[in-house]
Amino acid sequence: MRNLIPVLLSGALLASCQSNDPKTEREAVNKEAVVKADADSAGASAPAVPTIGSPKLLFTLDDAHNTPDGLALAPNGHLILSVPNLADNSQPASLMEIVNDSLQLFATNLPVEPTTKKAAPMDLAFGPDGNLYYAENQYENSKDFKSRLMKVQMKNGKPGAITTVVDNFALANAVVWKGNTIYVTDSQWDMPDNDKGSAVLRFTLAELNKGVVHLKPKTKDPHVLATFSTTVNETGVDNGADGLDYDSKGNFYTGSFGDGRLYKMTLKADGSLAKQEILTLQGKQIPCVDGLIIDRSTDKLYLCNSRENAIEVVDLRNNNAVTTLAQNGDTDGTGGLLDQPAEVLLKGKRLYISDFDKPEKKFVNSKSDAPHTMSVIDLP
Ligand SMILES: [Ca+2]
Ligand SMILES: [Ca+2]
Ligand SMILES: [Ca+2]
Repeated sequence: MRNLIPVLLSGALLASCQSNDPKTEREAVNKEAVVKADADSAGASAPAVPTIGSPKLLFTLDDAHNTPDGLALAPNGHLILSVPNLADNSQPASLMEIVNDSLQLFATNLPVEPTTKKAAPMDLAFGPDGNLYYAENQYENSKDFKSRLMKVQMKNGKPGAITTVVDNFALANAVVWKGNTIYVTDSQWDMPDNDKGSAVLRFTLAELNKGVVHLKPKTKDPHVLATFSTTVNETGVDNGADGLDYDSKGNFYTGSFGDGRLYKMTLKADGSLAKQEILTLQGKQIPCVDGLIIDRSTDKLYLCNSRENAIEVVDLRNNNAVTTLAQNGDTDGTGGLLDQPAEVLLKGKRLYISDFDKPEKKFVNSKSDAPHTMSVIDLP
């Protein structure tokens, strides 16, 4: 453990003047808004949070795997889970494999980014080439566009070499393949005139196979499909485009982590952007969107409302009516209660949920705590 201290110190510099608690110093590096969540969420001012639904515990992770995040369905029916360990990154990040209801290691020793000396896998997805691609969130470690898109070479269901295919993202977050194109959200794609920027970018498999793509930060790089601007609220969080998926008609949807807006992107036949709009929701309004997935057989969009510790369903075929599938108050995750959900994956009728458990200011979840958990909801 001792040999990790120099790395931790460098990562903690930004936060050191803003937090007394060494445990939250590392967390604080992740966001421009530094928080003392315990102080904000505790006490009489905390709003009452309804308890809705009954998420169940899938399994508990150990302290070496303290922050589960991205989920991908593998061709063999297993799930791959990314564990960036952002709540306590003294433990190295890894990829794990979910086989039925049990968990095993999938890939450890992920390649670290050369300057941050960290790996930070977020969302992931299998490509049409059978290989696994994951986005990185190095924003935790550096605000200087150090995040990457990585490729895990697959052979007989096992991971081989892991290489960089795109670099110079700020905070690469969600990924989805549609045909031979991968779409990636960057939650912090700032521009010279907008430090609240975010974007969806896209890359063809053919281009990725030619060599590493080097993005041009703070520009409308040719890979940028759409850009967004976060309206920062009382959470202080300016992260934008986060979860990403497409519906049965091929329209793309992303949601903003900082302000909860849901965006629909309609593409032209050549793949360029035809139209971008903010969805008008019926019923409940959603203040924060993390991971999301669309069931293309129903065009119901399942999303993680990280701030309110809830899973929401947006019915895209019914005027974007919102219903809350599950919600809990401030929990530690025991028994599968939601503990700040970050990512959802639907396999059959089972919704898998990663409990990220790494709060921001004004979030229902007030602290990162054991147990570290995955939840499931079996849909009717
Ligand atoms: Ca920003
Ligand atoms: Ca927990
Ligand atoms: Ca918690």
